[in-house]
Amino acid sequence: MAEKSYNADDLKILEGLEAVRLRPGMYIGSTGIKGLHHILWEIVDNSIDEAANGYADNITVKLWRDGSASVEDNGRGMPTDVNSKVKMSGVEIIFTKLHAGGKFDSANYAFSGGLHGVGASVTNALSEWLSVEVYRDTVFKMRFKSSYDSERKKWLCGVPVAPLENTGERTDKKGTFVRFMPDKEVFETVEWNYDTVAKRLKELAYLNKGVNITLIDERELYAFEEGEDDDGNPVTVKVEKPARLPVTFKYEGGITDFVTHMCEDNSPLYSNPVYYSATKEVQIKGAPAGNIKVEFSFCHTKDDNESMFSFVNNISTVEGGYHETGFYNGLLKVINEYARSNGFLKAKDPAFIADDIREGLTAVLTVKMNNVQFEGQTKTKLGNPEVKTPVEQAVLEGLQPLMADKANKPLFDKIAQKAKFAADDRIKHRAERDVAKAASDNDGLNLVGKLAACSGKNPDLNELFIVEGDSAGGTAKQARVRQYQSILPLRGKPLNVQKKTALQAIQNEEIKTLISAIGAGFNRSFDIEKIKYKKVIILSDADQDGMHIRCILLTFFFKYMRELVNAGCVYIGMPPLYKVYKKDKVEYAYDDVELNEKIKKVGKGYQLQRYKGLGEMSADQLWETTMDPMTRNLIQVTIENAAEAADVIDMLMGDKVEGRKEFLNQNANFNKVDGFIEKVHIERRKNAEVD
Ligand code: 28G
Repeated sequence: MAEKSYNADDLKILEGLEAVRLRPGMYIGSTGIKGLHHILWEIVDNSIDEAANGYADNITVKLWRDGSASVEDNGRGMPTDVNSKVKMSGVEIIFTKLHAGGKFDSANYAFSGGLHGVGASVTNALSEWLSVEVYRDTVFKMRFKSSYDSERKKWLCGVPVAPLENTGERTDKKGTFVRFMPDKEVFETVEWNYDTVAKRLKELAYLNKGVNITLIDERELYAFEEGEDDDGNPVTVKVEKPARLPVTFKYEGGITDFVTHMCEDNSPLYSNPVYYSATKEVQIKGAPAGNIKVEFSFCHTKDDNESMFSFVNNISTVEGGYHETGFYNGLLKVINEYARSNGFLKAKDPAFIADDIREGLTAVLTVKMNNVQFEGQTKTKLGNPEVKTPVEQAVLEGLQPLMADKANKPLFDKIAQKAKFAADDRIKHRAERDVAKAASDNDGLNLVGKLAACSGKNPDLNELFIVEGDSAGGTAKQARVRQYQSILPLRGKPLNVQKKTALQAIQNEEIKTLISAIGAGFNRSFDIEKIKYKKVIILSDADQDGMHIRCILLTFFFKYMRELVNAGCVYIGMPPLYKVYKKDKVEYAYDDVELNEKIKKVGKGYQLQRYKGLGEMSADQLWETTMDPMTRNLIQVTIENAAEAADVIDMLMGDKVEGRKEFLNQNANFNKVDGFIEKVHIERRKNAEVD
C-alpha cells in the first residue's frame, strides 16, 4: 500500500507548455544534438506541410550568428484572426497550445513513437525567445519569451510578450517567418550542425518535388591549424574560414531524381526510373477509415547492390516495415507474372523469390498517412500491418499497365532477365554460400597470428578493439587488459563492401578475420546470440584515412551485421587530437573548440602535443585516452550513423562529412554505468604485477 493517500490537490496539473519544458524527452526524444535539431524540424515541417498542400514553393532556413535559427515560407501565412471561442489569434494558438495546428493529430501522438508533428508550440516551449512574422498584405508580428518566475518557482515558457500586432506595414510577400533561440538551459548543446541540416533539407527537397529549399549559414567559421610563431616554433593558430555560401535544393523530378542520383555511379540497367503514385484507402485498427498516399520510384543497376530508402510522412524508416513488405510483395508478383508470360521462367522453373528481384534494385518508397505506429530499436520501422495491402495494390495497379505497354518491353525484359540471373546464381551458388557460411562459423582458424584474444569468456564484459595498422595494434596489445580486451589489428584498408556481393565480401581476408573474431556468422546467417563481444570498438586515426576505414567498417556492419548495430554493440573510439599539459597537469582535447577550453584550463606556459595518429601514442597514453573505460571517449553507433556511413552521405551530399563533432555531441556516458570500470582496473593492476 502507498504510504500516503493522494487526492486531487496533490496532482500537479501541468498547464500547456510547462509540461514540455519539464519533460522535453517526451516531446522531442532527447535533449542532445538530435533533440536540438528536432525543434527546427518542427518548424520546417509546418512549412513543408504548407508546400505539400500546394500553397508554398519556397522555404528558406537560416542559421544566424547569434545561434538562433529561422524558417520562412511563402505560403498562406498563419491565421491572424482571433478565434472567437478561445479569444486568441491563430498565431498564438499555434505557438502556445500543444498539438494545435498539427496535421497528424491524434490524442496520444507524442507517445506513440512518432515524434514529428507535435507542433511549433514545442519549439516555442524550448526556446529562450521566438518571434514570428506573418505576411498577409501587411506585416503581423508576435514575440514569445521563456523566463524563470522566482516568486512562483516555476518556468514560464513560450509566453507571449504582447498579442499579435498588425504593424500596418504593407508587404507584397506572402507567408510566415519564424525565428527562435534554442534554450541553453534545456539542450546539452545548442550548436546547429550544418551537415545534419543540409542533409535533411536536401532529403525534404527530394521528397517534395519542385519546392525550393535554401539553407543560409551566417555563423562565424574558424578552424585551428598548425603554424609557426616569430621564432619558428610550432604553434596552433586560429584561422578564419570563408563563410559558407547559401545552397538551394530543388528537384523537379522529386523521388525520381533521388533514384536517378543514387543509380548514377552504379551503371543503371535502364535510363529512366519507374515512377508511380496513388492514393488508396486504409483502415487502421481503432481509427476511422482514411487515405494513404503511396509514391515510389525505382531503377535497377547492373551490380547486385540493393538500396531502399523508405519514408513515412517524410520521416525516414531505416528499419523498414509493412510499407516495404507491401512494395516487395507487389514487385515480386508483377515480375513473376511478366517473367512467366514472356518466357523468362519456363513451366519447370520455380518462381522468383524476393531476393531475386531485389538484386540491383534502388528504390525510394514514401507513404503519407494518419495514425502512424513507429516501432523497432530506433522507432524507424513502420508497424501498421494494414499498410501492406494498399501499398502492394498500388504497385500492381501502377506496374501492370506499364508492363502491358509494348513500348516498355525492353525495360521489363531487362528487369526479368536480371531476376533470372539472380535466381540461377542463387541456385547454382547455394553450395558455395554454404561453404562461405561454414568459413564464417569456423573456430577462428583465420585468426591465428592476427587476433590478440582476451582470456575472459563472458561476452557481456568482453570488448573487441579493431585497430588501424599493425603499429597501433602492437601498442594496443601492450596497453590492453588481457582479461576483457581483444585486439584485432587491420592491415591496410578492408574491402569496401558497399558495391560488393556477399560472396565477394567473404573472400576478403580482413573481412573473413573480422567475421571469425566476432564469431556469430554474417549476413542472413548472423546470429546475435553467438557474438563473443558486447562491445565492438573501431579505433582509427582522426585523419582522412582513418575516417575512411571507419566508414568502410560501419558500412560492413550496416550491411552484414545490422543486428549488431541495432543492439548497440558497435562503438567508435575517439582518440584525442591534442594533449595540453604543464608539469603533471594533463588535459586531452577532442576537437578544436575543446582545445581552446583545455588551454585555458591548463593555463599559461602550457605545452601542446598534436597527435597525428594512434601509432604515435605510448601504450599508457593509448590506454588512458582510448581504452580505459573510465576516461575513454566511446561513441555508440546508431543505425543512422551506420546508414550514413554506407555512402548515403557521399551520394546525397556529394562531399565528405566530418562526423566528428556530431559524434562527440552524441556521446553518452553509457560506459560508466556498471561495475565494469572497476573490474577492468583490477585486472589491469594484476597484469602490471605480472609484467
Ligand atoms: C515559417 C515557418 C514555419 C504555416 C500556415 C498556414 C495556415 C495555417 C500555417 O493554418 C491551422 C491547421 C490545419 C487548417 C491554413 C492559412 C488555412 C488558411 C493556413 C509555418 C487550419 C493553421 N490559411 N503556414 N498554419 N490549420 N507555416 N511555417 O508554420 O487545418 S503554419
